[in-house]
Amino acid sequence: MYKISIIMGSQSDLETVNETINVLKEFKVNFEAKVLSAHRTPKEVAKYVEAAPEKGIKVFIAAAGMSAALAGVVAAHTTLPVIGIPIETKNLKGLDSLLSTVQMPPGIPVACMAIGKAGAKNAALFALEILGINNAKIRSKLVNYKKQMRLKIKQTKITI
Ligand code: RP5
Repeated sequence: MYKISIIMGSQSDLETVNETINVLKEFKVNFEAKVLSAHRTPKEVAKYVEAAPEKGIKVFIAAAGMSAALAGVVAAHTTLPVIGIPIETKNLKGLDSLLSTVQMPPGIPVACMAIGKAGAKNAALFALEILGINNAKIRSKLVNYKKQMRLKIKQTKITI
């Protein structure tokens, strides 16, 4: 059974979304990744999101760029948590994607991450934190992940 669904608006988003995928692989949590677009395949998005709970999906991660409606449209079709990744763009550096993802009207929440690869990595960790509420194994892996980060920073030596 898949636990997490990753939807991206275009194959061109995959380079960023790979940051999400790598974290989920590291944590060995089942996920499904799909290309579906709020603007180019709106009916397919609705159909996919509505059918997802039957596959065991507990959290959605939606990545899109430009006028990034995807995370919001996914949230419109589910009561499961939706995490948005605003993809960095050429003309507006992802500010377009950020505002489109974060500025949801009241009633339809999206947990919007940072623009680009940092946001993509955090989307995976945030999804794991949600699943970790009911899963001690994921929780303890998250504790270890933070411990490793702490050690890495503490061991950093700089030469001046
Ligand atoms: C969005 O439009 C996608 O999420 C992508 O970030 C952006 C550009 O798409 P492509 O023209 O690269 O397919 O829907």
